[in-house]
Amino acid sequence: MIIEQPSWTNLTGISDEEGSLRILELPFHAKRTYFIQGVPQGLKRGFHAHRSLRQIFFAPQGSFDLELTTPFKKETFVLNAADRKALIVPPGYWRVISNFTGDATCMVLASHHYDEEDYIRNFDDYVLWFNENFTNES
Ligand code: T46
Repeated sequence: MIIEQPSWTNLTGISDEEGSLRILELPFHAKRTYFIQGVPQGLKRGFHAHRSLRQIFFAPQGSFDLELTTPFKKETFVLNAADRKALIVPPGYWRVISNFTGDATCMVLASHHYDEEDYIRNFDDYVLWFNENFTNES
């Protein structure tokens, strides 16, 4: 099986003298949402992969970086409120979240309820799991 690629989707919306309305149409059914705020400067979070969880990340405020890694590729995505974009993250990526601005909110919509069994929190275990489940990326 070839791992699905992450992809951007746009936040649409309307801004007028009454304020700003932002809209995100979801490409999958979300069962859970959570957000991260108040991350001390320089601190990194994540350091895990999900076996089957599909997520959408966006920054309603501020900015943060989301680094997605496989054994074959590393890519850093900047999520910035001003860009009005959200990142769809398929299962199977090791992730590190960093460079939080002081005002940043990391908003996540997730396809499943919380399940610690879905996490791989050791990188060596992740590489073994990846190689058992995915073929080399082109
Ligand atoms: C992810 C990044 C962006 C729960 O009990 N329920 C939940 O829904 C979540 C998300 C977490 N927790 C517990 C599990 C840990 O004891 O909260 C604690 C902190 O979670 P974690 O260390 O996984 O935090 P992050 O910031 O490294 O990761 C979280 C999400 O877990 C993960 O899915 O992609 O945010």
